[in-house]
Amino acid sequence: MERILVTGGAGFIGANFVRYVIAHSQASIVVVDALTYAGNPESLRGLPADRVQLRIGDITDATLVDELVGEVDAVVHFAAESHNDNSLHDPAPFLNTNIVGTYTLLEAVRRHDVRFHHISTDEVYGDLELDDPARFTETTPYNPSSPYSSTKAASDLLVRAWVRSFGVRATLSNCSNNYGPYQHVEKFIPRQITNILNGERPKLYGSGANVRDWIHVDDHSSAVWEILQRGEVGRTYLIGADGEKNNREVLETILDLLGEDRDAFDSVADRPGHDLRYAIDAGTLRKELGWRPQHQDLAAGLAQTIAWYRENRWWWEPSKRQTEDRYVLQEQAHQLAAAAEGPGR
Ligand code: NAD
Ligand code: TDX
Repeated sequence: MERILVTGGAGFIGANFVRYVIAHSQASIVVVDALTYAGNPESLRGLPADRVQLRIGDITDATLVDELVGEVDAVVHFAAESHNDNSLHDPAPFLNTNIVGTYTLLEAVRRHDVRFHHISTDEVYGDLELDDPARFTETTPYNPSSPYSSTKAASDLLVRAWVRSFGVRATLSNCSNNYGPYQHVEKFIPRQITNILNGERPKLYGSGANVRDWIHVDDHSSAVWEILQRGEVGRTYLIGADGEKNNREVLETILDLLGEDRDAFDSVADRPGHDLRYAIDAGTLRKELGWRPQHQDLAAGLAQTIAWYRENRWWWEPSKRQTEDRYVLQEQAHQLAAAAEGPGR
């Protein structure tokens, strides 16, 4: 593959993927990104200009998408509205980008017969009980909970339909929770790290018992790169690194690593409809493509991530205040809605 279009390449996982491909191949990359609040061109700083080009634009713009897809050998589709909390307050952009945007790309790869890889999430499967030994597999029925995860589920189904109905050469992957450098400060791990670095207390939703299956973003990138080259068209691959931890444990590790007391956090109102537990069985990817994660020590990965946020204040500081202000507004809206519903609901 010589030329790849990466949608959402100025976002967290997309930018890390671009860095991974530049370091591990000879391919050149065109990034298309609308630079929403979550996109940051600085995440691509330092990459060779002769191999990485940024086109600012929206994936729902059919004319632009057709032009860009016509110039590449493959598309890797990361662009999305990605934050559950935002989807609970304003679902409309999620429907537009995640569903209409994916549809727009599918029509273009269909016209140009271009290889397509769709990036999705384990959240399409809903959640598991805390004490259930089960993990998600490729055959787990879809059961999404939030506006975010339901739009991702819809996008997965569109991809499958375009494979079956129109012969589009697509693969899909559903990955667990990523962490690492360049992650927006709205997300759990960077929010807590940057709060502590700013002298503010971390915020834990509810009891903190909810479990997420953490994977380092570089392991996600290596898995996607394998699937893009050796995956079977039409197939779905689950990506995970056996990294289950509850939120409280993760927060305590961050507090330890930053030299704070383990109870130096605020327990705040729980997320409505908060999924209890995600867990991925990545056995197929390991067996069929021989993929292995390289960063399974979560404490070591968190230490590396903390060091990155310490050293790169310039990258996250401009979005920190605005993000925390948005959380305050969301909390107020939540309280007003609860009051309007009244007692007994
Ligand atoms: P992110 O929010 O950090 O980045 C999303 C990027 O998409 C941003 O750069 C944004 O500007 C861009 N974008 C949004 N709407 C656009 C539009 N209409 N047109 C063009 N660009 C647009 O998200 P992320 O965490 O990097 O997630 C990337 C992908 O991976 C998403 O598809 C998400 O569903 C999936 N995923 C994320 C995780 C995770 O833990 N973060 C886990 C599994 C899957
Ligand atoms: O301040 C917080 N406190 C807190 O306790 C925040 C922001 C989150 N949480 C909890 C909620 C979740 O149980 O931490 C956990 C992780 O939260 P997020 O970082 O918002 O991630 P999550 O909702 O699990 O979804 C993530 O993983 C799957 C990504 O945002 C999705 O894009 C991906 O599909």
